Amino acid sequence: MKIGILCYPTYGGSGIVATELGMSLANKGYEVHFISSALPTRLDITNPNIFFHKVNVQTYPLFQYQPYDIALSSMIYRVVNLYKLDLLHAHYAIPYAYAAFTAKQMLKEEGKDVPLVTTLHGTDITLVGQHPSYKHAVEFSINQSDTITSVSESLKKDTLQFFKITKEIQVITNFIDNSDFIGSSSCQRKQFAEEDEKILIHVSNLRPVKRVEEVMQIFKNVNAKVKSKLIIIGEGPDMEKINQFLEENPSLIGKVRLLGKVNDLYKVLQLSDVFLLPSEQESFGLAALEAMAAETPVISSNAGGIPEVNIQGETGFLAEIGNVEAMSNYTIKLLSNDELLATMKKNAKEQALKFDLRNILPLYEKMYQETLDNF
Ligand code: GMT
Repeated sequence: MKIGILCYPTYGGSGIVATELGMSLANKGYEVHFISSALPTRLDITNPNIFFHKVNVQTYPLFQYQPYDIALSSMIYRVVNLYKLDLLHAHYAIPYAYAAFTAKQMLKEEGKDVPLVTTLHGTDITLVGQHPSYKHAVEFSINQSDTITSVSESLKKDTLQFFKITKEIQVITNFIDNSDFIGSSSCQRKQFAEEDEKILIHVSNLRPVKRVEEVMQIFKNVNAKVKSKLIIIGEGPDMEKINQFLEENPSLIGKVRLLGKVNDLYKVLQLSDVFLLPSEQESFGLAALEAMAAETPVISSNAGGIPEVNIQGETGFLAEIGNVEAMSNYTIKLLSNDELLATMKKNAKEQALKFDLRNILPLYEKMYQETLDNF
């Protein structure tokens, strides 16, 4: 089967899921064509079954805004035609499902067509897709998809609540390749903390929904009771909030390490004791699952699909969104009890194994086959 994957190339969760899915399919012999504005961050382009097609936007002085979506739909049309793709898979409704629909219309003019699968990832439904500038186009392009999937039950519920969806939404959860998390970390704990200190970690794109100021406040509360360090991985607009917090709390400056974007994320996750995720919204929380695969329990909010991944009292603890005190107390409780910490590390890994690639990939393959059969 020849599959076209349309995704964001950057560090966002949807692009990571799309890339990992495409690479796993390529390893199983599928021919996978990535169509994106840049080479996806984790894509192994040396795999002979993987092709990359960069969307080029022509700049012209007349344009105040460059028409990316037109360039994208033209590229989708060209790749389907040239490589005779069997199926398109859009990750994130905006602009991918919309551009794929336009490409399909162009193909239909020539008596051709290709089925479209759209996977909803979260902010395309709960945040960006809600804006009046996009809402109707998002609803339209979701309904024009031949198959719709959602990464969690919670996101499916939100989609049905916010949009008039005329088709069944299948839940195929995000996944993790646990084989990437085998072996001990080549990073050394002592690079980040003293022997008697615990390590807290947060990984995100530092956007407002991640509530990074709460990560800082939780760390401050925990640090007052438990000797500890905080590692923050990622870049984004709220980096400024972190700097501001440190300016206001100079005693914490030497205790917080800002690592920016890190490629071998799991090596740092492996030496961490607890992952903080106080998000306001999270359709799934792939970052939490990655932490669990590295045997790191999670203290999180109960936003969106997080409770489907982080299980209260087993793999970590959850509190209401914004309840910094509860999240701080849970973290202190966990880090002050070595027996509890060891149990939760083990439980976190067991939970990550349930979401292993080997369990989820067959669901995608089955869905592709059914989409083709019903087309
Ligand atoms: O979290 C983000 O801002 C990035 C966003 C994305 O689309 O890249 O992440 C969403 O998709 C991920 C992969 O399916 C999910 O694990 C994240 O929970 C989801 N983020 C939100 O819903 C805020």
